[in-house]
Amino acid sequence: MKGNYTFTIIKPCAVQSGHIGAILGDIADAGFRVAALKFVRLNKKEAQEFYKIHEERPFYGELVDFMTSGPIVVAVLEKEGAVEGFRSLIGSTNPKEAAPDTIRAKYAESIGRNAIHGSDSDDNAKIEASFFFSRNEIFNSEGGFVENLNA
Ligand code: DAT
Ligand code: MG
Repeated sequence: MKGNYTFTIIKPCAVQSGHIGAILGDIADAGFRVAALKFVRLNKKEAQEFYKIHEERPFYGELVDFMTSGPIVVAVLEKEGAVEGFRSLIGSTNPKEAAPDTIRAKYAESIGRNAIHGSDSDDNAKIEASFFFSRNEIFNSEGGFVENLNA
């Protein structure tokens, strides 16, 4: 069964360009509920750990430098079929290939500085949300704690 939660990051470029409000507005307009939210800055070790899966890719160093270059907004979002729906909302990794009206088409500067992250599976949504949020920082629609994300 598909889970109802995904994890997102508004990346340093989009924060720096003043797009936090517009992007959160697009996310809300697409029917996602914010279950957790914070404004943070990653250090190098944290960024290396978060993107460990890309360790062998040629852009890994550039990616870590970029993701530590300024503050980011991290959030857990709820909607039916959240992971897939959110990947559609953000568009392709390369903004030149992203469909019109997607968040990356609107706010990304380049494939590296592409404005926003979205989890690619229910398992990764859970792992990534847990990287930034503790159990008492993720809320269900009644305001209670989410006990088991995407269980
Ligand atoms: P996505 O973020 O769409 O899931 P990904 O997981 O393949 O894409 O890559 C993670 C991030 O790494 C991506 O959002 C931006 C950066 N990246 C990917 N491919 C790149 C490339 N060819 N050059 C520079 N940065 C790249
Ligand atoms: Mg990815």
